[in-house]
Amino acid sequence: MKVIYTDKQRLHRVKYEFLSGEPTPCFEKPERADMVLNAIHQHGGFTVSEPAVFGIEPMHWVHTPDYVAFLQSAWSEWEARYGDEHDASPYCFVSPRHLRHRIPKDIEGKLGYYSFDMTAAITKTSFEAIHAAMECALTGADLLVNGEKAAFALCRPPGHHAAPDLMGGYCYINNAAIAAESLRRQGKDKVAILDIDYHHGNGTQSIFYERDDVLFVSIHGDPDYDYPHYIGFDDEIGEGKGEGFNLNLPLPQGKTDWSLYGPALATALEKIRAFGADALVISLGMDTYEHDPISFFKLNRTDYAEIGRQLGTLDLPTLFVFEGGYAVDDLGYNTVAVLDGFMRVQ
Ligand code: OKP
Ligand code: ZN
Repeated sequence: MKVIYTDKQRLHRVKYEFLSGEPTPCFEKPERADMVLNAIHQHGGFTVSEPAVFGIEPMHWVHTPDYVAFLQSAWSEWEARYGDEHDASPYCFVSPRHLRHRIPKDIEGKLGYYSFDMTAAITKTSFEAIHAAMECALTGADLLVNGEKAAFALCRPPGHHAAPDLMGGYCYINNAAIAAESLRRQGKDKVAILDIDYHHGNGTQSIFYERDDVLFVSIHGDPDYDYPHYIGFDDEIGEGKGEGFNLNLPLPQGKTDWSLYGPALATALEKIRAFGADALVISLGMDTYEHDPISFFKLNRTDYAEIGRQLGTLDLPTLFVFEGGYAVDDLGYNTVAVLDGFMRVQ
């Protein structure tokens, strides 16, 4: 299987996030991708290459122009105000209740306007990494269009929480959504996105919520008890002509092992089969792992091989796009277990 990776992912390194009320070193860090790349090299059945060059235009396929412009200028506006000692981070948010939704002129106002949490800080070189992650996903989509059966875009930072004009959950630009849109524009009439990150892919859901040409299916921790808290419930089925093309399969924290996960995956795959997808994008989050430090499912490496095998039985051109996963020591081997399971049925 071809893997698309670039060292530009290192250009995005955020110092802190706020967990349980205190600054904590950020779980989403460059070493995550290092570990995956390591395991990929050890396996031997992959070819790793650099992404092709794309401009920023594809960002506009799924994000608003003002949001993309904000991402590009946020650091320089922040640095002009505060210097370069701290990462640019919001402290103030536009609640959907009682506050006005106007775009502020000031950088602190803008950071909050375009964020839904405090986990997506911006550094001097973040935008380059964000742009390169999108290029990895687009290069993967092009491989499928050119006849490759599968590819793995080793993207970092991740993307599935990024909505048309919102960053959050370590995500800025929605790599998987842009890859799906690229597949649509290049002749794949129906594209399914299956998000198996532990956290609901709220950004991807929002982007395609009113569309019937891109099916979004997500298996994740019940938002009543877990991030992103305010979206990802099973009564969110899509709107307008998108009605019926969004499927959320929330599962309980703590006790979700294969006995609960397996049936949810079967339901997801059945939905994708019934849709009649021409291509499949997997938002491959590996934080469903039993030892993940910030998540609460109980999957193990054997389960990951089985997930890969079952995805392979769909027999579709498949692009894997890397999302979350924070148990750094095992992250690479778990990721490779999914991809290896998939390759065995090809
Ligand atoms: C990004 B991805 C739990 C805090 C969760 C944010 C998690 C972002 C996950 N107490 N913080 O989907 O893996
Ligand atoms: Zn996650």
